[in-house]
Amino acid sequence: MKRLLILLAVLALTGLMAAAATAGTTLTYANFPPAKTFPCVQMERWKTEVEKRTNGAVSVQTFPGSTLLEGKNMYRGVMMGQADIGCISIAYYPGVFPLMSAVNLPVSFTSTEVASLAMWDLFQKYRPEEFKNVKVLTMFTCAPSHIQSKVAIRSLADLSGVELRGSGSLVTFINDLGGRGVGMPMSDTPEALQKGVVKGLVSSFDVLKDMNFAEICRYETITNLPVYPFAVIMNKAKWASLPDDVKKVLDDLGREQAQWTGAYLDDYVDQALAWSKEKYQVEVFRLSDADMAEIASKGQPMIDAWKKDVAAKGIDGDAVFSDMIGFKKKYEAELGK
Ligand code: 3IO
Repeated sequence: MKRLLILLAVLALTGLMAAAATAGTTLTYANFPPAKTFPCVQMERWKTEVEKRTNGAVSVQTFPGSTLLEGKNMYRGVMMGQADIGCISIAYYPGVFPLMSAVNLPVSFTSTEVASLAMWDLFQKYRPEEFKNVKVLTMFTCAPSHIQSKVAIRSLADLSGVELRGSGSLVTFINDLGGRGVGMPMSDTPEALQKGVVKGLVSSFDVLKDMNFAEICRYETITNLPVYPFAVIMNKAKWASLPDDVKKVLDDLGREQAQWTGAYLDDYVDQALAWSKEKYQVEVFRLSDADMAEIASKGQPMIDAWKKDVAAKGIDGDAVFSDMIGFKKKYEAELGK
């Protein structure tokens, strides 16, 4: 009911603003996590740049925190035109984006900037079918993911039977390591932690601060698990309606925005962990070499399973995978990250 009222208020406001505007276009941009989180920080940066670069011909109205669309109905909502633009976490859509899910595989990305640029290049090279219903504006990833939990996970043995929230390949990974993976979007995680449905989560360390998980998850275990890939998508008809000069501004911003977001998050995860130590005295555990080797040994079977799965969909997994590794190495060398 509250959400409906907010939506109605927002719609009324949108109508007023549209009526007041004598020229130009307003684009609505929906996002699922809270305003402080990095997908929303990059959204505000994109809004600022677009408004500046189009000299105000385009204004962007942002809707963080699932006020317009939620994590799991974002893709459909953008296709249907409920929002012009939306940010999706690809891991929330199993089987829908098979090619770009390569970025969620365990390939030991250590930098978000590298992962985000590699993702962008992979998308540009393959222009996969799976995105044919929308216009892709940018792509990026979160940072490598780690266990954040209410119970201390000092070794993989401690993980046995522990329910952890994840999404996409991370659910499989948690299960493979002896834990219990529970799939859900980031936005549902605070309640699941509160209720004890899960004892922790696997994600990047920015959320310790931005979702305040450091308060409830006092134990952090460095696992260097995969990054989660994101895509910012636009309604196709809305895209088609834009003038060419505006289209050019948005297209020119695609790669730059991927890099900006990656660089922002690389810095931010360190700050968020430092903040969590200071404010909540969180403890950080490093696993033994044997446990890290055990984690590494789970990677190849997951990669093989992905290749087999995408082959059934007509995708050359070997080629996609080796291109991704190539882009990763290229950017690691270029950026020294
Ligand atoms: C994420 C998702 C939303 C807000 C902040 C975030 N930091 C890392 C992630 C990745 C993730 O766990 C997810 O669900 O996409």
